[in-house]
Amino acid sequence: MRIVILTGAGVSAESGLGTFRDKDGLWTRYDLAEVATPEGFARDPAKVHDFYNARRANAQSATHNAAHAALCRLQASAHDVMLVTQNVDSLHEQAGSRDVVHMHGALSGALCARCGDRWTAPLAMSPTDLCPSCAAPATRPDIVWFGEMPYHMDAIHAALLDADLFVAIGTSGTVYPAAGFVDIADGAGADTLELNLEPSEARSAFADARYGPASEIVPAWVD
Ligand code: BV8
Repeated sequence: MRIVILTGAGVSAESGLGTFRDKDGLWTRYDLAEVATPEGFARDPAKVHDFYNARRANAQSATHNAAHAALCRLQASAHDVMLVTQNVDSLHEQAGSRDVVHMHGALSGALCARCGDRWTAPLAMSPTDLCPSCAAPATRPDIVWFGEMPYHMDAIHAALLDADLFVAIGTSGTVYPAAGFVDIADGAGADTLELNLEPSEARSAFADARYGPASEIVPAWVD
């Protein structure tokens, strides 16, 4: 069976990484326009680096949970699985998953806004860091901000059109284009399943759903 999995912040919540839109979520404490847009970065790069430096430190001390481990087992099964994540942490990789499609980038990456070179981010980035290729002081986290094009969209789109099953796990279904994947897969004839703590905004688009903490419902579904 060809399966496309889309994960969101809910899959890492039990690893201690905060979600975005839940009570006490990141976007209730930070202004998204200031820290997660190219315009915000242009206005105050130090503030944006501080935001991502803190999240990078948090993510580095986090441990994957039973949901990440179950998805790794699914990838190792006979099924053909594309694992797409909106998360910028590396907990799927820490659990052993390979070829994870990071559509919103990764905290572990640095990107030169001038020449496009990419390299491994240091734990703390700063506006004075120079690009190792072109020496421009234009380094930024390799994160897809609002208003920017998410990565790997052609490959994801092709997999959705070819999928037998699309499963969204721990995502609120509010950020596009990821929120529209269920409609693409459904339109192409795939079965669709939502695994989440509670019904998401996109619940009505899914044929089936199971609710509870990801560390319980994902292993129960996989095994
Ligand atoms: C684009 C940065 C096209 C990384 C992120 C109006 C105005 C402006 C823009 C738009 C607009 N309308 C549409 C848009 C486009 C915009 C968008 O969708 N905006 C929304 C908010 C309206 N999208 C974009 O800009 C995207 N780009 O469209 O490009 C384009 C075309 C032409 C030219 C240029 C571009 C770019 C989107 C990427 C944004 N980057 N963040 C970072 O700092 O991390 S998005 C951010 O939201 C995160 O990446 C996150 O992954 C993503 C999705 O959130 P979720 O993962 O779903 O997290 P959330 O907190 O919302 O939900 C958690 C869920 O888990 C909940 O349902 C909860 O119940 C559940 N849960 C909690 N605990 C558990 C659990 N489930 C299970 N177990 C648990 N224990």
